[in-house]
Amino acid sequence: MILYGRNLSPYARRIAIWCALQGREVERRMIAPMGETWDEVRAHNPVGRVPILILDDGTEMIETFAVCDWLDETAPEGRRLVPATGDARRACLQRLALANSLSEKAVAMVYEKNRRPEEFQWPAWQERLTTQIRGGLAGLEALAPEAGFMGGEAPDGSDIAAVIALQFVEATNPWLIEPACPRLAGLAERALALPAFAETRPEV
Ligand SMILES: N[C@@H](CCC(=O)N[C@@H](CS)C(=O)NCC(=O)O)C(=O)O
Repeated sequence: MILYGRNLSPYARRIAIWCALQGREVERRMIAPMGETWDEVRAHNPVGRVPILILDDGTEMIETFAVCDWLDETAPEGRRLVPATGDARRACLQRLALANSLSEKAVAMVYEKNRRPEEFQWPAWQERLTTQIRGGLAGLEALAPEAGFMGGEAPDGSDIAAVIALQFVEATNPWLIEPACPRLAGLAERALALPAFAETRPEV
């Protein structure tokens, strides 16, 4: 399989870690959906976004939730990262949704603050994003366990998304992490002991 998208993309990184934890081999194309590489992205996704996962039979997949759903459906025995049914599935997906929402807002902040020319910036919108991002961090902080992972002894899909969201904010706008999130930071530290997380640290 071939995965388009850099580790700085919280979505591409989620798929990369998901695959690694399931023991899947993935070739990476670390390209950004802009500049010189945008045409290449658009050749595989008409909307011009990453991540894109190209399966071994040539099938092209987009949208992180849809890709991870397929990865779980076809996972080797015992390697699902979201429980298949019931309350455990709903709870895991809700934690994942919170972490995903946080990532969406953190990505929006990058476009607003780090990319948009200063004269076109809109302080009130950035304040709104700040409130949303800090709300998401606080929500995950409340869920993060003191030991182990939200998924138990090993990380599940929601742990992947939570750690990525925190590290994306750390890499792009660390001033947003106020107040500190010690439990979430501890979760991320435990995750970073695993190669799947350590080898995909975002490059800025
Ligand atoms: N909902 C999409 C979001 C993907 C996304 O926003 N990717 C960003 C990179 S982190 C992107 O391609 N941005 C370019 C754009 O939207 O124009 C998913 O989950 O896959």
